[in-house]
Amino acid sequence: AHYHQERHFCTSKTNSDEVNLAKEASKKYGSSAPTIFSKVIDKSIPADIIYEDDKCLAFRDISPQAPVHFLVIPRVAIPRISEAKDDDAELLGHLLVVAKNVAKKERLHNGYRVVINDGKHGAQSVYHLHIHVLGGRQLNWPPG
Ligand code: TR5
Repeated sequence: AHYHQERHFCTSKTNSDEVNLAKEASKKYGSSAPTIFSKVIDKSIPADIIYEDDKCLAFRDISPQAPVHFLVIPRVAIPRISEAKDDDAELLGHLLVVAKNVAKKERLHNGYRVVINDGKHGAQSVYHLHIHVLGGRQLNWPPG
């Protein structure tokens, strides 16, 4: 169970590595099982946490794809956005509000991107819902 999680410590991944990793994760993990982010939440592994409250935390991505790249995750382990319940609306809204507040604190005045990867085609590799916030450089569109 630690295989794909440990691989994330590799810092020189190519984009296709990332997609392969996501494919493996979707096969092995489907949608339950605790992930490395549970350990970030319980602080049994170190992370650069830049914001936390009773519902969520924000921490810097270990493999940043832009000068500023952080993740916002709920404390409750929703595996992926497609498995969120309609009742999660308030929590999901809160995560977005935190994302924009932390972006402001990170001085991303020229804009930034907010991304949620879902499942295999979305290249999700950690099955604990997370919002990516990327900024500090000109981003391109469309994504790969
Ligand atoms: O591909 P998705 O959308 O699932 O994004 C997962 C993100 O988690 C990637 O951008 C990884 O770089 C990031 N990640 C993975 C680990 C990790 C992390 N960010 C911070 N701290 C991390 N630790 C301690 N361990 C990871 N395996």
